[in-house]
Amino acid sequence: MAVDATQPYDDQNIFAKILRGEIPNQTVYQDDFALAFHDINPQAPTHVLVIPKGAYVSWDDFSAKASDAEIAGFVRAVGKVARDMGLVAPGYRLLANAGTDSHQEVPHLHVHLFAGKPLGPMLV
Ligand code: IU
Repeated sequence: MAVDATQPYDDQNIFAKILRGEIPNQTVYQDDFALAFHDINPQAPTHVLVIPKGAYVSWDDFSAKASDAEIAGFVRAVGKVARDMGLVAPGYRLLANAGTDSHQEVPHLHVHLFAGKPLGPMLV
C-alpha cells in the first residue's frame, strides 16, 4: 500500500528494522549517514536501495529536517556506492518515490539505484 509522506515516522517500518539489525539485508555499503543494500525484488540487474540512517519518511521530510551534515553525507554515500560498484561509466538511474501518487511503499526515505543494462528512456 502506498504511504502518506506526511505521516509521522513509524519506527516499526521494515527499513527501520533493517537499520536496527532486526532483519537481515545484503549490505553493499554503510557509513555514519547511510546504508545501501540490495533490493529484495530487483527491477534491474543491479538494484540497490540507499537509505539515510536517520528517521525520515520521505525526501520532503529529509530535505526539510535533516542537518546539512546528514544531507551531505547521504548524497555523498549515494555517489560512492555508484562509484564503488563501477557504475559511473556504464551509467545508472536514481529514483526516490515520495508519497501516495508515486507509490512509495516503505515509509523510510530510500533512493533506488538501477543499473546493469540500458535502462531506456524515463517513462514518466
Ligand atoms: P518504494 O519506492 O517504496 O515503492 O520501494 C520499496 C522497495 O523496497 C521495493 O523495491 C521493494 O522491493 C523493496 N523492499 C526490500 O528491498 N525489502 C523489503 O523487505 C521490502 C521492500 I517490504
